[in-house]
Amino acid sequence: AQIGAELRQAIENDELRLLYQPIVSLTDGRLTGVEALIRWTHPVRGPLSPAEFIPVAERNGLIVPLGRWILRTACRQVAAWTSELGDSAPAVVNVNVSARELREPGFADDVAAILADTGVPGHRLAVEVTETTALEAGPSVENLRRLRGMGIRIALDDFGTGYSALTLLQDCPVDELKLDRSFTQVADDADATVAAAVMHLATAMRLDVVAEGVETPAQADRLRLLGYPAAQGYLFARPLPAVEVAALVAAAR
Ligand code: G
Ligand code: G
Ligand code: MN
Ligand code: NA
Repeated sequence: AQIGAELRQAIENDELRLLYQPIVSLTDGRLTGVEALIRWTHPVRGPLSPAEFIPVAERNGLIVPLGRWILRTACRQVAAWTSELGDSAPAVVNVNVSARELREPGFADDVAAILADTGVPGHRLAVEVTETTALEAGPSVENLRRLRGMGIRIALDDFGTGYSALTLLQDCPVDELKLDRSFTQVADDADATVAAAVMHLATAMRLDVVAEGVETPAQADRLRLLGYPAAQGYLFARPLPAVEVAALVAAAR
């Protein structure tokens, strides 16, 4: 309960910020996009992990205003990078969206308003949802369809760990699969069966695919051999403040 009340204050007191983890091409190392990841520095308790406070916010409903703040902040950042860096700015920002947010009937309207206010075109935003979230009938799938209608990309996060039937990929509006890091971080080629299967699936269904959690050059090599076009993980970059993303891009120009 405590953390819930404090989170309410945190938004007003400017204790939250977004970091951005680069997503890079496995062929030329260039930045193809970034994933926004929230951080909360509590004035007394210090840094708190989203793994602790996002579930609390989901339970008490605060994820709805918090999620709007996250989307607005990420879109403003895309606009700022674009003024600063032009065509070299990250092409897409991925934002994690909780099941609770996607279930709100007004979600797609709020996203449309954020895009309009910030002047960011829909194709520069991707929402990351889990398979389980995307599977929900009713307002969730309707919201996904409407987002897609605005040009926003839909990515299935932690792919391979959920309960998705393959029909999900047929029936749901999906653009991209994000291979869960448990399938990236395997010991050797023999363990890479799931990574290979997900790559085949993505190819057959004409979906984009990104491998998450790449920590070693051997993992990157294996994914490259399997045909993965892009990846993210500590090997390439940790989640970074926006200014560091800009510096990275400027240095690569
Ligand atoms: O950044 P980190 O790996 O500590 O994130 C831990 C968990 O919190 C992950 O499951 C991640 O998807 C989730 N998370 C991080 N940032 C956000 C966010 O902005 N919104 C939502 N809904 N979840 C987030
Ligand atoms: O659930 P989701 O995929 O959104 O979670 C992303 C989380 O993974 C973030 O908390 C981020 O900090 C973390 N992360 C990013 N890259 C790596 C990595 O290479 N290794 C590990 N262990 N975690 C990572
Ligand atoms: Mn994610
Ligand atoms: Na993930």
